Amino acid sequence: MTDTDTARTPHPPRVFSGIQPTNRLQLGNYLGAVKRFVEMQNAGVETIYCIVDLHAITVWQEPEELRRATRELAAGYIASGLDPARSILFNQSQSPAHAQLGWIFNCVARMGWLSRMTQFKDKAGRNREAASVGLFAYPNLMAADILACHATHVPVGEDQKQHLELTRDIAVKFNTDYGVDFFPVPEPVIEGAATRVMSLRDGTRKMSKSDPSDMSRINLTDDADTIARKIRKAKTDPEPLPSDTAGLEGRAEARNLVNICAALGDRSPAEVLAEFGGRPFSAFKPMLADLAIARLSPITAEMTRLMGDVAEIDRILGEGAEKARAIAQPILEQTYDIVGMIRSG
Ligand code: AQP
Repeated sequence: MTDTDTARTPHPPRVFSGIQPTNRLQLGNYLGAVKRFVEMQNAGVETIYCIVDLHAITVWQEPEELRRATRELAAGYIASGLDPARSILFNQSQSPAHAQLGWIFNCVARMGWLSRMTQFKDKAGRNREAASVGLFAYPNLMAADILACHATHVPVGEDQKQHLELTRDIAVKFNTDYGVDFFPVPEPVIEGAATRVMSLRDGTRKMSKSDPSDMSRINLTDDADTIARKIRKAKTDPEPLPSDTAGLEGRAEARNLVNICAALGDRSPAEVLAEFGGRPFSAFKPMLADLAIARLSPITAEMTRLMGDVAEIDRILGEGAEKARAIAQPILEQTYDIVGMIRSG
């Protein structure tokens, strides 16, 4: 976050982001999002992190599995370093103003804007007729999550950039249509070596929780042997590693492993290549596996411990929801006033 960013908006800096409780947290979610969430919390900014359960049901979720994944994601947040005393942690459905503001934004965003969203095209696939209306309108609810908190900064992976641009368009259109300066125009925070972690099986596809191949990703719940096996079997090419980042051009799988290594080790891809340039993958992969295990195993162990006390997780989420409602409800009420709704209560 730069001084210029905050100077552009009259709103005090406030960070918001969220993750869907679908399947299990994977390394891309961790490096592209959660690790940044923790850094921003530790930088002392006001931080609000959501488990976006309403987003999750835009595609079918078994109710019991949704509950499990929601608690596991809360455990993943906390095990990764988010502190419920310093960050607001809650699940989206428990702050109803988000969905209510989402409806207002359904009436602000244009069909043409949503039709251009590449994530909808990817997730709906060829059979768009069968996709839920929620999947199509997903970016409007995401805009509502962010703007219901008057968030100014949103840490996300590269894949969410287009949705963030849409959020900005919605904020600007709302402010312009109603002649107000009410919603901040939030800045995406997409930084670091791992803003787009790719599949371990195909360096041109994003690592994803819902990829049918478990070998394509590292889950935060994977044990050390599984992590080592997945890295050992990760797709590579026969060439040794190049000595600088220019040499990664056209080598998607090599670039991906170098970026993962850099992000896990808190250094730059250039520094990784300065050490490993000219070495074969047979030398690089065992080091990467050891690094991944060292960084992820404590998180996995803490997640397991936290999942042993579901009542405590629910208590933390309940407290977070109360704080989230206290922020979003007044913003929704002011929005209703601006739009012209009569308040009867
Ligand atoms: N591969 C990735 N590299 C970097 N960042 C990533 N993110 C997701 N995958 C990567 C970031 O994680 C945050 C939460 O994502 P989400 O769960 O809301 O949805 P998603 O982007 O669709 O993530 P997945 O893992 O691909 O989930 P499924 O398979 O359920 O759709 C976002 O900030 C995202 O950028």
